[in-house]
Amino acid sequence: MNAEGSADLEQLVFTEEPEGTDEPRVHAAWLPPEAFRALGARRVLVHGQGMLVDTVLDEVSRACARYGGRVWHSPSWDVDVDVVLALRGAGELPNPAVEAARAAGEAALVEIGDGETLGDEGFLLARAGEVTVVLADAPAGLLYGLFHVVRLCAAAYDPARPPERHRPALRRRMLNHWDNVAVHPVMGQVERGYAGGSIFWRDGRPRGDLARIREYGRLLAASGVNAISVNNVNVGRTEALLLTDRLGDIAEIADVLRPYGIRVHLSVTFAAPVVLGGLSTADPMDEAVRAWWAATTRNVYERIPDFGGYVVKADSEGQPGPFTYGRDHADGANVLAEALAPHGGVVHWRAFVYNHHQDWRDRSTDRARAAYDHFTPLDGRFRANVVVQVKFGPVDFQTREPVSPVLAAMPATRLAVELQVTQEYTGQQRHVCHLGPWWGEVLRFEPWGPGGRTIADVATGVAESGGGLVAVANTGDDLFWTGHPLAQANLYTFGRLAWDPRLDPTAILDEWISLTFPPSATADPELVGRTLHEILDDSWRTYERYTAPLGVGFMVHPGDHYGPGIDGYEYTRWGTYHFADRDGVGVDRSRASGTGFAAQYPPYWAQVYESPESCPDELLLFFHHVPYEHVLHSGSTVIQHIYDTHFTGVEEVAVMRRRWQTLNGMIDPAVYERVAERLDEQVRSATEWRDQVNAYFFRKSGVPDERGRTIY
Ligand code: GCW
Repeated sequence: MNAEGSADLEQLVFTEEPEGTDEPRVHAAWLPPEAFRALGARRVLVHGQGMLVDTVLDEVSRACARYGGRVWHSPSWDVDVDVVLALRGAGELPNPAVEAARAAGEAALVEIGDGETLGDEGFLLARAGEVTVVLADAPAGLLYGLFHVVRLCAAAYDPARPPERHRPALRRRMLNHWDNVAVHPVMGQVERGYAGGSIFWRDGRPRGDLARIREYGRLLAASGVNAISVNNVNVGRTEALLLTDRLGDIAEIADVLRPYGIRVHLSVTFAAPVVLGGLSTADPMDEAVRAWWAATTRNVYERIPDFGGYVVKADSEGQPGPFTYGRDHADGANVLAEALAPHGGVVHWRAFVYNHHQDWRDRSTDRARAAYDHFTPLDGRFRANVVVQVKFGPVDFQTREPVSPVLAAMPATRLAVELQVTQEYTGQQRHVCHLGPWWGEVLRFEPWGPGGRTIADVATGVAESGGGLVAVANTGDDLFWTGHPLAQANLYTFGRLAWDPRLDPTAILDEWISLTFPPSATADPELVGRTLHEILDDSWRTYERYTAPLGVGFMVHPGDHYGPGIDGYEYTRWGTYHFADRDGVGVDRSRASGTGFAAQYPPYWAQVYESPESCPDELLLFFHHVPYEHVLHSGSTVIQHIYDTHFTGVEEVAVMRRRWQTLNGMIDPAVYERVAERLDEQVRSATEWRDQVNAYFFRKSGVPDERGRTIY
């Protein structure tokens, strides 16, 4: 080994910590320095060239500087190593041990991978004698391989570890930020944002904290996310300009995120040809409109060669769209797709289209039906680079709703499943509500019936033809990124599920816990790990218990959507009702006597949902209006179920708080305090939910709680 030479090189590849800014240091989330200890204490060789290889080198160098390891970049002399991270195409090194490790990796790949390549983002991890080797075909694969090694911690160096090949199941793993550039008078800087301001924008301008954006990119890459849109789908005047005059602001963000393999997308307004181009129409069939989109898009790519594409909310909640010109959504999406196609970009066209000016007296209109009614007739008409982005449920990110039937009804269209990491309806990052188990249920759902393809399969598609997974981000300029420190788990879980929607959300939760609260940095790792797991794992079901019952949804306070508002939307234009009266509650969506929504499913589920007898309890009130005395499969009546779950839910939150208190003094005091404070609020809010929901149904039904508990 050439000690002197390597010392020089180490110097060369060490980078400084990001320059200090005036902002307070932010929480390290799932990449605390401690998570890099096992790697940073070793001798690591990185081999290959490229921007993302430099990122790998930078990560490894920082870890080694901290924990006493060493790092070499494609050295031209022999060195002893513990870890090799190499591009397969990078030339031979004058190092027999390293070459032997690479050869062992290649042999393992042939054995487990049928000789397949690793692709743009995949990697192989294998043990070769004393060496852990990561091979990738492309720099992004090496970066994901590095983060995998970090996640595995000591297990990455287990001599008995069999080789593993990893490739993302989904090509696009995307976060949508609903961040406004200019502060919106009602929605603020971030629409439905519960983590402070935006990390991208402040008061009409770019925020300018590029170090923070870089740090964000790093966290996202370590979870698996590779695409991000940086402005709200509700596009205001200022935001519209990002496509043209203010493109430089987007290019700057793209430059910062590129080294982490993240492509930037932009939400655009369908009216852009009018509001930006000065044309008299945005009609997608108009030649001048098509030419405008083509020229504007060409310009975007000149500035940002790896630009991802557009995200569009059209003809929805007041946003402009093709309906104005008597055109449909395929016409609308295709004109943008045509402009993006020569550059390899995609349009994410949202299916969240419904009438938000409904008359509550009109029982024939059903918001749940809307996306299916608008979009399924268009199946097969979208260009190949259109992804129709479908909210996971037919209504709106509720705590419980059935899976959207649109996802089973457009076989000739690329479909993306849209989740909401920001907790608009699930406690707004004031409540602990770990959404992994909920998303897991959605992704495992088999819309064609037991044994058939799943929603994960739809998002994946055949030969990568699926549209992927998208989620509305929950991050902001908050010290902990997500307001509630434990809400970081939702973001992490989303990224991991987007990498592989078949992963077990419980295992992902434990992965997040041990990265974020590294056992080696905790006095009682067993207690900390177990307690966090107990608090988070079932917290979505707890939240469900003390809020709207049995899938009926939308009993939230109007406008801000926080806290109970049982009749808050009952007589409004938004199409979200529960129809409670003195005899019963729920929405009849059967084919026989209701809105017919149940019939939008393939036969198996259409039949299951059609009757209250076969409908699963948790969705009963979504599909049926039933008497309070209706007996559930659980054996309880609907009214007693409401009382019981609401009392239980609050008790469970009290237990959560007690469990958290056992961690006092064991973990970072800032995290402890922030969570403790939010748990107090959760107990208060859950109690309010319980009492209002119970009082409401007691007063409507007149049926007392059979256990005689206090109902007001
Ligand atoms: O859930 C609703 C929100 C709106 C949001 C809309 C959407 C961006 O209340 O704030 O608007 O969904 O998904 O477009």
